[in-house]
Amino acid sequence: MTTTLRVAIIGGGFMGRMHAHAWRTAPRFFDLARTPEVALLVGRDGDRAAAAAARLDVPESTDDWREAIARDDIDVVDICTPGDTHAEIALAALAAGKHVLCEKPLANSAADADRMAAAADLAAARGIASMCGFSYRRTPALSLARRLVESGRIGRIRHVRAQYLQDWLSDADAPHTWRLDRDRAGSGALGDIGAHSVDTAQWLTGSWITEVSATVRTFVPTRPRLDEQVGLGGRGAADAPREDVTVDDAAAFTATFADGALGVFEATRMATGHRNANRIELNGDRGSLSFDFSAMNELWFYDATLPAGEQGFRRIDVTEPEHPYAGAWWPAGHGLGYEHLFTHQIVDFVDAVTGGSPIAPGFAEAARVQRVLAAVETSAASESRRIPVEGVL
Ligand code: SOE
Repeated sequence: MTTTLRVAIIGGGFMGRMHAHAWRTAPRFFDLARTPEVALLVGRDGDRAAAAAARLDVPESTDDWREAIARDDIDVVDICTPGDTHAEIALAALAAGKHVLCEKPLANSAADADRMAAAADLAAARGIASMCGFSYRRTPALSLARRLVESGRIGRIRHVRAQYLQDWLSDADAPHTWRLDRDRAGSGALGDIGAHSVDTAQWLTGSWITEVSATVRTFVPTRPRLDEQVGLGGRGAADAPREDVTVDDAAAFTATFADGALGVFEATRMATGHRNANRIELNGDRGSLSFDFSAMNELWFYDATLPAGEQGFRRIDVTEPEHPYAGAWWPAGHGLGYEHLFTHQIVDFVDAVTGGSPIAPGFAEAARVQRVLAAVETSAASESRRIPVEGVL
């Protein structure tokens, strides 16, 4: 008999629904020390929150997140709102003794992220856990990659090559959303998806990024307003009023890691044809690893220690019971999808809450990602970083 862990989800959009599904699914496939129960769904619009709650089978809903903090019967506050509200909600929740799971990026500024990390540190001393939702860490293939790096199978890492490519903003008439508003989202492709690459790269290599040199670009400066938000992509009416895009459409940067590795990063939501290609490749002096979320059940491994004539990239199908997380699901070879990352995240979060494995990534680690994002923006804004090529125009 396990005790329950009562959860309030703040935000009823794409991520709120995904988390609701994950909280429900986790105990059905994994043994958890406490059984999660989503008790409350919070949304900015009360009617929509009620409709989402009914659909997701959550017994109660409200339009006021402070209710979740004030209630004694809520153990966990799960923040799935745009970044501008993360700090305020997380700080209030931690002060009230709630465990906190917060979507990425942790905040809209490094200063807010640092305040959240400091509060999380204090709360940890009282047994309160806080985690940032960098869900891709919970991809079995990337977890396996981390194991291989940790056990030295690719040796000393020299190159990190990370691209996160999406295309839902390729159409210049794709509608405006909160993700294109700096005040709400903090930054554009950089914080939304580049943050995943930065987290994955630092986690896989076990090394921090210490320096960056960056360029960012906004290709489409205004977009049609849609009154009803439709998820990612779509098309606004040609005659709809247009709103300013105040974030980057794409970001590219080089990075130096503390252990000397050289990183090249690219994040864009305008790479036509790439729906969700979250890719990373590591080259070490004993081998390489390569991953693309478009084929998320595969990891490519090159072992440079094999005899000449036997070398070559080989595909590992990460669907065997020996692989991270995979054994809890289907028979070998049957494969997993995007939603499973979120279920694994809940499994690890509950484990950390109940005193199992240490929380990862905690707010302090997520705040380091935020500092990289801030450095990228500072570098991109700095004219002195741009050296014109002589004699070409
Ligand atoms: C939109 O770009 C988005 O939903 C991101 O916000 C998520 O973090 C990513 O996993 C999928 O794409």
